[in-house]
Amino acid sequence: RMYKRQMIRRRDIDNLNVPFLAIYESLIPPEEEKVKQRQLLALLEKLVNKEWPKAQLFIYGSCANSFGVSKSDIDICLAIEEANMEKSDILMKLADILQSDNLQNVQALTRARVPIVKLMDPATGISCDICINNLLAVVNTKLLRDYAQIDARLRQLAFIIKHWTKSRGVNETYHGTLSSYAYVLMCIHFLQQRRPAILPCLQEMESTYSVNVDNVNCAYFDKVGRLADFGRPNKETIAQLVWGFFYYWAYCHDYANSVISVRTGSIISKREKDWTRRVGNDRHLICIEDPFEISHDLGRVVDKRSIKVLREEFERAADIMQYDPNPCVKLFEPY
Ligand code: 3AT
Ligand code: MG
Repeated sequence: RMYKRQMIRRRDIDNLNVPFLAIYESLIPPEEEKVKQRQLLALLEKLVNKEWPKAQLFIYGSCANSFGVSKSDIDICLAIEEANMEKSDILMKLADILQSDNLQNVQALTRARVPIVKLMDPATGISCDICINNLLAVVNTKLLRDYAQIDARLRQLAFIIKHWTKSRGVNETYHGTLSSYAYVLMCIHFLQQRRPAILPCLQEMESTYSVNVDNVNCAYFDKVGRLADFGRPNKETIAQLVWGFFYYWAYCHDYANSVISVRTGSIISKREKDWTRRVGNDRHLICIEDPFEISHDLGRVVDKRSIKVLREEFERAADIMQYDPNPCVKLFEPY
């Protein structure tokens, strides 16, 4: 089902810049929210350090990667060296410690795919999930945040795409669609492959940051302040990029053979990764390589049914961008 459709330039496309930017602005979390998040983190640190003085808490995910919309839950990672304790016991203990303070609904979910403690802070109304030693997520959070510093269009595009995924119900990994993390990587890839490129490939540049986490070397160029002009030669506007993004995933990506790879800044082949057939539950119907855990396909949650849903949604969105008189409304209509 690889058919190309000609992208006919819509002459009024740039009329959509103002409404798209207004949507973006409306999603940015206000400063008070950030302050409250930091307060909650400080409270949790105090409680955790009473029991484990050397343990550290890191915020990861959307509250730290700069792709968080207003009212997001916070994702926190507890970094702890407790050689003699099972992860599930650490979680139970953590739940116990937090229970005793003024927090609500503290629950240890020890059997989830990523085991966590969930809680709600009544003082700030913020919910958070705390996982143990998931340091790769802390590092991939930094990578995303660093990419966001290079060109403002990444954050704008990703907010609009995330808003679209949530309105259309395609941001639910338990229903076979993709995570926010996967969509942000799709946006980064898309901007890396524009000509001229809007984003560089940080992992192919001289590394100025390098850590080893769970036997993975995570290294890349993180002096992104020096790349502030990188995207300048490309003059595409946000409306053109939103359109281009949907068009790319609707009509240009080769689902049968290609893997998108932010790590290399390009497309690699499924054959090269040995992602050509189903192994267990990994069907590889849309392939998105994790930048650090390169054996992980973030598209592995997608199944025969949901790939159809996803591709139809990309086509619907591309067609709306091309023909609809009022794309900024139609695009985000609830499904
Ligand atoms: P929301 O605003 O909460 O939708 P988010 O950026 O917090 O977006 P997720 O909730 O999808 O994104 O994931 C939280 C973080 O966990 C993002 C990323 O640092 C990490 N993460 C998520 N899925 C994976 C994965 N499959 N592999 C590695 N890291 C992941
Ligand atoms: Mg999150």
